Amino acid sequence: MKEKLYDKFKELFGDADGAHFYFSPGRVNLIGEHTDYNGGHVFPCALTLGTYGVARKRADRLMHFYSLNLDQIGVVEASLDDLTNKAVYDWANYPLGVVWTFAEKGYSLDTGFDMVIWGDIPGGAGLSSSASLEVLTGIMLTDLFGFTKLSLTDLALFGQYSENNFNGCNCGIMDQFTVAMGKKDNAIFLDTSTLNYEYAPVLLDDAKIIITNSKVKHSLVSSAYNDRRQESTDALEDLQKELSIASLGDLTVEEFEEHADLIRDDVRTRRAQHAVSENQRTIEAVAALQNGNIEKFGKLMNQSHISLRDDYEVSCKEIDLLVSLAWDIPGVIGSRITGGGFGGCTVSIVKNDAVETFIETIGNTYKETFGHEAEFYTVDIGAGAGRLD
Ligand code: GAF
Repeated sequence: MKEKLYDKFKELFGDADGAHFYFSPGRVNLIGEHTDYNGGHVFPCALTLGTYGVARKRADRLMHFYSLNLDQIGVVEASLDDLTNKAVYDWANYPLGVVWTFAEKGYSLDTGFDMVIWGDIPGGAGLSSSASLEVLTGIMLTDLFGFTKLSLTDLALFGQYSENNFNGCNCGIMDQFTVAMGKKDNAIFLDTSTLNYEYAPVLLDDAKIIITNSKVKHSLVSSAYNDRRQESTDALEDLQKELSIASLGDLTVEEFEEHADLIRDDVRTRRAQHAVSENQRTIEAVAALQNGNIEKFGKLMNQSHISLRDDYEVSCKEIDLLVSLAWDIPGVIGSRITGGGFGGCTVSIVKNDAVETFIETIGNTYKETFGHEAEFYTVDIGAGAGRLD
């Protein structure tokens, strides 16, 4: 891939003298869903799938973006003198948003740059292809423009800021943080209220982590996501009238139950119920994994799905079928929706000797039911973003 990217770079921009090669992964979340903007814990890991880029500074104030995945769009050109989101920039609004964020945060670029990318994260699958591109851009700008003071956490926060304020999705910090901080064979146990984190090895001798892509993405995902965030915030504000808490993540399940009647309506109550219980499940799941109790980890994954399906209402019929089929297969330790929801992927832990049956049974029934194929990927947990040459 490196050679292909360099060849395209030379074809488009004459030569590649002074250009460098960067990588940024996608992510899958094992448990802790829709907790990151509620001050709770998450437990994601970086994938070996990701976004690769070759980039170099220019002498003028232009920026050129080219994606080998989207040949038909061609080179997108933008200027440092007009950092605004435009429909015509298409995918390049993601890197452009990061350039805009750097400027907002006091790291204006003195010249433009050229950038060619290619990625193997399935698009629209909830595996963080946008966070991957944002952090890739952050790493690249930091390196090319010598912003050595910026840490990986800063770059994750810049990516989130850009997504929230330039691209219109009010996401939390989980995706950008994982992509920036990922570590081979480890998941990240992150407290999103403090950004304190710890790596936890995920070395399953007799099981694999499998992502199943439903290949569906329902419309208005971003607005439905923003609605969930707003409903959680509304629930928090109802509780704050009597409780001194900064986020839903500050409550145990018992405390929540004691005070739930402060929340004004049923929808808000169920959203908060999910956020609080999912946070507790995540803490318990990581402890179970660390104690070698993978069966308990799996049960908590299953409960997470039920809560996301019934209380948070971010699942859909395609994903529910994938999960319920998985639950019925002997050797499946746990299975749940992963990521923002409304389509996308499930994540399952499957005993090695059940993997074949898992793929065959689920694949066939899914195709018979919905008329299109699901895709299956075995997860290799990879490292975070960085420069490769
Ligand atoms: C999306 C968001 F980008 C994350 O911040 C997180 O909220 C996730 O959905 C749900 O857990 O991936």
